[in-house]
Amino acid sequence: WLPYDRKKLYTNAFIIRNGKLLLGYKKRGFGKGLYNGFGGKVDPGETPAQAALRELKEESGITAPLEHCGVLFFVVPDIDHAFHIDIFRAEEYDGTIIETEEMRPQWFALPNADAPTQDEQKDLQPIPFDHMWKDDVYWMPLLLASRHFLGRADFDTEGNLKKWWFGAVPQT
Ligand code: 6OG
Repeated sequence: WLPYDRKKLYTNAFIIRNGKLLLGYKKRGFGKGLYNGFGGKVDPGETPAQAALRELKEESGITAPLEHCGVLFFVVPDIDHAFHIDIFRAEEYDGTIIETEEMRPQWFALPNADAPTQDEQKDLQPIPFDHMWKDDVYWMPLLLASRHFLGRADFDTEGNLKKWWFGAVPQT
């Protein structure tokens, strides 16, 4: 099969605030045991932006003014569809962050955060790339630099990256 013929739409949302990045430790399902943004499948009749807000609320308890910032395309062996993931970001949020059945939220320190935020960063661990999907280390710098980006990653059966490409959309 050709990956572009059978794809499913997913979302992933990241909160970046005061020199910190909010991730969730996935407690069940696909990607269990890994840290990721908050997200999931786009339901029929829903836009990706609506799904992103719904999933963020379901998995972390908060709402946020999410902005679309990237599109990622993943091909995983033994899964008969490709993942098309719309990535969203926000620098503010409303509500109280809670642990849910699916995710345990945790703040991480951003690299090279500005001096005024250092107090906030105290005691926070760096972004746990060793416990994230292997593609994340390549596009996370683009997300953190507020760029718009696109990419594709093909995995092998062990979850290693076989081939990949990620790039920023040129800024005008
Ligand atoms: P649910 O199973 O919760 O949706 N996702 C990926 N994220 C990254 N960074 N890399 C991948 O490489 C991914 N594959 C899927 C999309 C799954 C969630 O996991 C994300 C969704 O937010 C293969 O419904």
